[in-house]
Amino acid sequence: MTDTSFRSGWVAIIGKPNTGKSTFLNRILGEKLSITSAKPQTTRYAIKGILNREDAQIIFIDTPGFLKPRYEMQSRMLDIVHDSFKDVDLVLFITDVTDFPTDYDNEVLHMLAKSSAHQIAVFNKIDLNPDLDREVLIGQLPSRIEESHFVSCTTGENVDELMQSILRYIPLHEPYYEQDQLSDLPVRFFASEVIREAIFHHYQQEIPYSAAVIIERFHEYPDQVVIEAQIWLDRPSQKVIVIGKKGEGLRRIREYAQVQLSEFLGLPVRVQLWVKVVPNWRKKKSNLREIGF
Ligand SMILES: Nc1nc2c(ncn2[C@@H]2O[C@H](COP(=O)(O)OP(=O)(O)OP(=O)(O)O)[C@@H](O)[C@H]2O)c(=O)[nH]1
Ligand SMILES: [Mg+2]
Repeated sequence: MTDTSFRSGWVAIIGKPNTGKSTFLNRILGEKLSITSAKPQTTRYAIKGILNREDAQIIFIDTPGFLKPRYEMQSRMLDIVHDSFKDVDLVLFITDVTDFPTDYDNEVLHMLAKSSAHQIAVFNKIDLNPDLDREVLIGQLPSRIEESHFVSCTTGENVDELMQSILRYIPLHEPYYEQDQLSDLPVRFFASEVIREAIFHHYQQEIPYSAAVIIERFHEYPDQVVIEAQIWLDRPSQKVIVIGKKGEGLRRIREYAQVQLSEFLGLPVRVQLWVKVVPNWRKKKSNLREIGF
């Protein structure tokens, strides 16, 4: 007999860049699924993370931070945001408690006015400013936002309470996915994302935004995984910086990726990297297709 009290549904996580959307997803899944960094515009794709509980399965969609697109890749990222909230049960509007409302917050809220899904607001990073006047912040939200939560995704404060609220918006439904599944994205994709995260962590300014990662080979042996990847950059000068003196830069990326991926896959992982200059790849449709847009 099927369990008629089981809940399953879809939740989109939407907000301007750098508010902690991916950090939130990782915290509730208890796994590092979506890459994060202190720089805005880290997430480029819709990352689907599946939370499996005894009583429910919730599919969260982490999205790129909302910005006005300046080049082809950013308009693809914005399309991803628009698509993400079409058929969901709930939208989590996530913002940063220390920086609200900005123009981008208001643009996101304006965009969400078109959505018929339930919407709740999440003010993240309260650890940075625990004493602020919450009523003032809530007062700036449109009336269709049904409730507000003040959380810290790094300390975990109030995240359980938020989770309880989310569950109330999830309809009675059988699970959409297998109940041991964490995501619908292939492992190759996570390998490329972890390498991209290493680049976000190790380089300043424009390099992370000029970089794309293409997995060329992904070999699973019984005792280890071997991954060969290309890093695309816009300019030869960036290639010199990324490789570093005596290959030092590339070595750091490789080691970071190997540690993270070994943990994720539960097997030793060996990563080999090549750097290639592909001028203007962010503006070219054919290049964007190659990296999955
Ligand atoms: N102090 C504090 N920092 C946080 C909190 N949540 C996230 N951060 C930090 O904020 C930065 C951005 O976090 P991400 O999760 O990458 O943000 P995002 O919204 O996914 O960013 P984009 O993908 O660029 O849109 C990281 O340095 C996080 O460690 C929090 O509750 N408190
Ligand atoms: Mg993100």
